Amino acid sequence: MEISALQKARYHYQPKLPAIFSEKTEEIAVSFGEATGSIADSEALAELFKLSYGKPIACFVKGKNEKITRPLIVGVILSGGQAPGGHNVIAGLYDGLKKGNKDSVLLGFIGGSSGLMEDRALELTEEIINKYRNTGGFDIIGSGRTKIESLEQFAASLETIKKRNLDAIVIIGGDDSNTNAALLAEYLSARGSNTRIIGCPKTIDGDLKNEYIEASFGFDTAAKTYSELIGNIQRDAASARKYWHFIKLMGRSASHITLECALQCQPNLCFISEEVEEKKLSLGQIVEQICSSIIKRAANKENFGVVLIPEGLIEFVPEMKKLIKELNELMADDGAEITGMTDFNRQTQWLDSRLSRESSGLFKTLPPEIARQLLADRDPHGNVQVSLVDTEKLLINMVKKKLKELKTQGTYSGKFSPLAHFFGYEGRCAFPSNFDADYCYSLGFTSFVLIASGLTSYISSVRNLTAPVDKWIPGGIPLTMMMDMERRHGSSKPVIKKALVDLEGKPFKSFAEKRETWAAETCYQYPGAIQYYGPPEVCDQPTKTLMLEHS
Ligand code: FBP
Repeated sequence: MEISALQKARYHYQPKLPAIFSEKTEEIAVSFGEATGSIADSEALAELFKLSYGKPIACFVKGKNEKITRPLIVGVILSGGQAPGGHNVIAGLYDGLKKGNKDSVLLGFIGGSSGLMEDRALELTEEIINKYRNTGGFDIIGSGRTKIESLEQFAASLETIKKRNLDAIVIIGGDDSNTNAALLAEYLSARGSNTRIIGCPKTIDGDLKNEYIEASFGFDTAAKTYSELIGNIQRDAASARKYWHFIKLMGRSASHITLECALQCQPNLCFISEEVEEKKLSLGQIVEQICSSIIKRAANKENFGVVLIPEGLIEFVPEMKKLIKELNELMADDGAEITGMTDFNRQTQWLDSRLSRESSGLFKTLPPEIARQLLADRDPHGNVQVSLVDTEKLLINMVKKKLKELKTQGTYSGKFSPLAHFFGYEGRCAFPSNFDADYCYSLGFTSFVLIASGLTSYISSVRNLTAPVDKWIPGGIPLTMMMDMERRHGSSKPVIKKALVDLEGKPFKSFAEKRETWAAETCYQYPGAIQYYGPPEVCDQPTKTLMLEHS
């Protein structure tokens, strides 16, 4: 099969590792800190995780670790949405296992957790791994969004674990998948199983992070891929001088991706959902902010611009949040009835008597195609799939109406030609940047050391990420340490806390300081494509978010 020149070259890229991993494997020992707590609800969590709550933080030091070289059978699962670097986590885990003992075996469960429950696995050999080193995507074994939730599902997982004689499983996923990893670890320990469970922090959304997890993998590559595209559009906008580009960016709830792209590209406008929620901005106020920039720029004869919109924005606008909540509830109870209606007017009438007066009024003012998208099938958690709602088109529609009004009043005389874009799937499977390639390989290798040292219910952690790779600090963080209890579907559940954009944090403040100037003037930056070969200041820089957070 023919492969591209870049893919061929990337097969030979040797990811860099933290210095401790250059020691002989049997000389990488684990050192433990103090017992840990949780971010909140410690009593309830200690009760739920009787055997795994309160474990100490683990770090690696030079010393004796005899058990690390035993042969192991390990399973690996990719869970949730794709994120660049997943293949390198698997490659790092594989290389670690083989370095520990050449007879160790790595099994990849096919299609996420279902692969474990249904015992669908593939032995990952050197030949297979070599075809995926430093490449994007999750196609080596596929991913899935099914979680291990019911008693039957836990029992089915245990059956596969016993049948395959697994020493450990590495679950590569986001906050929900890592919460699930902790529940599985506890379930196994309670049944006397010695199978270890280790999580790995994945998601382009960047919302699985805290003091100990500095970044989730994939965020770096995805945000840089979108920034390249935004920069190119900005150059086109500044050349043609005739279009306003409305760009929606992926990131289900948190706006980290949008904020990073704004820091990289300096667009005219960028909305951060967390700020919209805090300031309780209505759709009307957002539209006013956009119009104000359009008017200022038109006065400078600049009838062009770029607006960044986070995917989850509509769920943070108070009146839309209320409408979506009411719709989610109605769809959960009577979803089949409403989706079964083919006539949109009938659907609107049906909703009219069931929604609150405000929500029904708002629903009727939405452009029909947006209203229809809000009624589309829910995700497995019963939520509207925000990546399928054209928020960028909704805003264009509202801005057009507002400008028309302003024109009639004589307060605006410019030209407004909008174009809508959505960048999401374009970034999830890009070739991982050197940062993600190194980070993921290190996370995989770290998982091996944790497993081989007998640890369970930990997440693989690599810290000090703005320093050169040899100074990165690998180790393990107890999964329960990142948890609290939250209401989900009417009951209280343990969850790893999602990190939304911190409005007091340096990345947001740095953006907020400059945005007024960007709204009026053309201050575009053009980050260009991710570079894989060349000087480190071009190829190995982490995101601006990470650098500001560490500054
Ligand atoms: P994860 O949290 O599983 O990493 O997925 C995140 C994400 O890429 C979001 O940004 C997006 O809203 C969603 O997945 C899209 O899901 P799907 O792949 O099912 O369309």
